[in-house]
Amino acid sequence: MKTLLGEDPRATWRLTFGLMLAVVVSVLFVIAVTATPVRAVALPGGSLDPATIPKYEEPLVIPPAMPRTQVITAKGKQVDYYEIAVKQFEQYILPMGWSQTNAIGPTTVWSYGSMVDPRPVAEGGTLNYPALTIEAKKDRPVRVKWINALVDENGNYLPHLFAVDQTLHWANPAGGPGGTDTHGMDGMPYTGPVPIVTHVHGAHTTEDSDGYPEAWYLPAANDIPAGYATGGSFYEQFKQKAEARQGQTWEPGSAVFQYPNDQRATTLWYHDHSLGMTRLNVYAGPAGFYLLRKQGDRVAAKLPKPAPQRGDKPGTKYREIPIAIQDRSFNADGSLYYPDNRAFFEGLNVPGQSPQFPGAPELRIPFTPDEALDGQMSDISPQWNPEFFGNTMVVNGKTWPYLDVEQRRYRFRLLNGAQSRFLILKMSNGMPFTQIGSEGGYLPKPVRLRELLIAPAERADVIVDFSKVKRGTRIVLHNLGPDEPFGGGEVGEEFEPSDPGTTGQVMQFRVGRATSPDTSALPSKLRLPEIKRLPRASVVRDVSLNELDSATVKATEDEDGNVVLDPTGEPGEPFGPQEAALGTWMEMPGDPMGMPMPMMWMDAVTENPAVGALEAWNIRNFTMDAHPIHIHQVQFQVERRVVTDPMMSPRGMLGEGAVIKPEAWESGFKDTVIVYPGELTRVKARFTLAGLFVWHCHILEHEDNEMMRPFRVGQAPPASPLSTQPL
Ligand SMILES: [Cu+2]
Repeated sequence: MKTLLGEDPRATWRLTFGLMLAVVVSVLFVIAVTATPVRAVALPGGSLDPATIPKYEEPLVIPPAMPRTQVITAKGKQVDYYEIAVKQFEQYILPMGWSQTNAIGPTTVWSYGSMVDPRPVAEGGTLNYPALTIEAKKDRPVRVKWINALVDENGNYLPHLFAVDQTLHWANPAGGPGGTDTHGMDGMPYTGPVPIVTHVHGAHTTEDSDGYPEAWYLPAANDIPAGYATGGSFYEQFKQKAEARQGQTWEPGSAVFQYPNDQRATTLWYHDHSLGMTRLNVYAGPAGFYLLRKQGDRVAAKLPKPAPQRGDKPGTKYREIPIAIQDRSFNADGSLYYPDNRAFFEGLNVPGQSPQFPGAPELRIPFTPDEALDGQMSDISPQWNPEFFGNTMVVNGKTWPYLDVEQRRYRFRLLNGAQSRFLILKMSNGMPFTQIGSEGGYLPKPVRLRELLIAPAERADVIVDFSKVKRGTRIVLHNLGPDEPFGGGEVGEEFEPSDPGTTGQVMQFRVGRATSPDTSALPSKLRLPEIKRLPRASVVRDVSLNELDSATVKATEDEDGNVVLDPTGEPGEPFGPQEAALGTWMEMPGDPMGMPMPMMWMDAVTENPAVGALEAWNIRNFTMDAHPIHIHQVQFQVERRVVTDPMMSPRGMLGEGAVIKPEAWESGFKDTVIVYPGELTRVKARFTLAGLFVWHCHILEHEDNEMMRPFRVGQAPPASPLSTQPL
């Protein structure tokens, strides 16, 4: 925690967060006295206590390669064509044997499966959480018909698994044609058909194939309610554009996206991106790896392999393994838990409902659309939580799995697929990782690390050498990242590590004898391709990261500790955070901090690079937390960080204006970068594709509530819904 706590406008947030921890500690203390003597202080979540889930009972699932539907020829080029559907199904995420012994069912999840065989993997099909890996080759396009198949066996729509907050600026199908992608005015969760749109994270592709958040579509269900829009504001426009170019019709409930793969070979991933509900759609499961490989890659030839490929024989031993790390919470019946009320985040109870924190006071403030101060409507959303931290670790769709490894080298493609959680990974025996790649492919040099910091959506391509580890050794992959928002700094100094009994552990490696010689190169001896620094940018933009408190809800505590609306507005504190926001920034004479200008999703486009422009963006953080910032379309270079506010920066001791070089593992290309509080992070990229894209925070809860902005490359076409807006 920062020392500035009391001076920050977010003090109410922090104080209530502190209260939440205090409540949790006291609750667990009571249990500790009456039950087991020593137990972990796990995060609050659903009714399933994470400390009761046995660890390292089941092997890591290595997602096979996604089957192609066919190879087609388009414009004289061979194209790998896939038909992939998002479906609802059941899968054992918790250990299966333990679940069955304890009468805990499998977990209902969503994921992507190939239409070649859309049954779950457990039944011999291709539907799995996480999804099977799309194997792509450089310069060979991949085309995917992404199908929204969230329907039941009768073809009727399936509602969401979680409470969809309709008061955010979200997809809002009930708004009807022309009224979608707006704030809803219903304080109850949405129970209608679910919007879906898939984004391949880090892909260089055109606007119509990028998964623009307002280009979502509903399933082609039998019972879409009258008056609902079946697609978002941009669905029809992008459909026409893509159909004209690709010559393939977008059938109802689907979209056909094409990826040229004309970028460096790397680790990409795909997930949902629907406006204002990405956090919930992704939490339900749909995500998978998209690995782009270059033929004749001389480095890859020296790396541990193989990775799963189409047509592998059963029992193939893999030494290149993608590993997606996520956090989740569960209910006692095995279902996924995600909070359905704002009080959860505050560690408080909901008036009139059975307590979620026994003994804690209640959150008794008005929520949108109810009235707050002076007849104004409350601007606090009823279900949205500003962040979410699950209390179990789920790796490739299993809680705390193990992996049998031989005494040899392995290549792991690590992905932080969590909602809000920053990971700091460390092996229990202290052995190093050699990082060779990031989001945009190989680093210029291998980087040896004992701790691996990975923000949500970042990837790390690493080599781990088990060849000198004694047979029979069991190594735990620990997580030292905090169970709360990350602000940088050192573990044990600026923040406490996550709970060692639960979220402090990720998975286990069990080292056995090598069954064949290891022909991979020593990671320290790898020669990686040189990376030229990008030349001087033609445009430098200043943009800002902001957090906003309520404008209409001032809160105070009553004598029982309940958080209530202050009827007079004095001396209550603005309740917060209300939302997070990206924005622009203005230089202020005499004030080195300058002035951030928060902008909303609906505000006119302010970032408008010319086609082909090389731009530098100074991303300035005015919040207390670090945010992983992702810019679509591009892979950027991190140029530097600068301390702008020494009181907030984790490197404030260096003084205002101190310049910090990018970390060694940030010296390649990236699509997501950590922007620390009190600092400016400068990235540089070339924008080559005209059209409408987004940049956003990849804390999914932030992204869903205004921490995302559109940007446009080139001029708006006359038919664009945004074309009337000034730039
Ligand atoms: Cu954020």
